[in-house]
Amino acid sequence: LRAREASGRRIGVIAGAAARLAGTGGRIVICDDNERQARKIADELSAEHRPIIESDADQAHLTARGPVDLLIVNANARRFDGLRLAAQIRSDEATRHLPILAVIDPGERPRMVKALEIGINDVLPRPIDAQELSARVRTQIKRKRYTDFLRKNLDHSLELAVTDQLTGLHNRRYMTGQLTALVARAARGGDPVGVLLIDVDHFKKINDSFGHDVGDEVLREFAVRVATNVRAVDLPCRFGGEEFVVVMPGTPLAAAERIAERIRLHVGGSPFRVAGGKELLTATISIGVAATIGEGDTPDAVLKRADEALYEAKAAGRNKVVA
Ligand code: GH3
Ligand code: MG
Ligand code: MG
Ligand code: MG
Repeated sequence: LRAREASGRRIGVIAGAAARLAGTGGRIVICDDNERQARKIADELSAEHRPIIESDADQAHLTARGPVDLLIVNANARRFDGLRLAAQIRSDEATRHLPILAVIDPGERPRMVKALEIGINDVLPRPIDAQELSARVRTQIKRKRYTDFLRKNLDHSLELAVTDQLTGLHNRRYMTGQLTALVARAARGGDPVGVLLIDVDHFKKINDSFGHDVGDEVLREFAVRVATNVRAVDLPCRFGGEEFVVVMPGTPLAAAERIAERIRLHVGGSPFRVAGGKELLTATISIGVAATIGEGDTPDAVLKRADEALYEAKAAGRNKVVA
């Protein structure tokens, strides 16, 4: 008998390792104030999963905020309200997506309905059947893995939609949306908005002399220099090619001009180390500065004034700020 037990456990261990590799094994919090019952569920699951027993609802909630894949809660616990815990888990941003399996005493159909209304994913009636437990747990964990994957992809695509891939700055689309909202507020008497339009001087020459990849490196390093010279509330964006826009909330023209001058000096003041540190090259920029002028202003009009100022800066010999 002992030999059979031992080999059964061994198979359990191997199955557990395989499940972990396949990604169906999970970390499970079992919340039950009945130690014996909790232990029994944990034992059933431990070959494939990593169960953690919590006898207290508040403690279970805290643990569930960590890397946990499933909560199994006794809906008929004596010392806490299991359905209340489930409701708390659902309304907490940190645990909102955690699957919950409620274990329910026989003859508790009304409670089962309430459990499902609260957002419990599945119910398991007592007496617990080992195979049913295992199957329901596995289903919940697989589903969680999949929704986690979708959510991560969604976050990633949302980020892609607003980020410039070369520099990591905001992209033009994002900038336009933000600028539209800020200019509308300024036009209704809100805070002024400063806008810098920055263009790298003779960038074609950099590409022609050092190659397109080095040109890209310069743009990346340039983006870092701009981003580290503005406040956290400012929005540095790649407008396209080697043109950049910085949108600065609460910044009138004179202040915007000072910031532009600081950026110009910071970019042109020290050479860019490129091509794996082998080359040093100097790049300068020209900046057109504009700010909102109150009533009737539009984002296009502000950008147009910045563009006209930039044109003047170029015409005046480049490496200049014009407001
Ligand atoms: P200036 O602005 O001082 O008038 O001269 P410029 O040489 O910078 O003028 P222009 O705007 O005509 O040229 C910009 C060049 O930037 C042309 C284009 O090939 C290059 N460029 C645009 N986008 C990128 C990019 O993502 N990477 C690299 N390496 N080059 C780019
Ligand atoms: Mg250009
Ligand atoms: Mg140009
Ligand atoms: Mg240029």
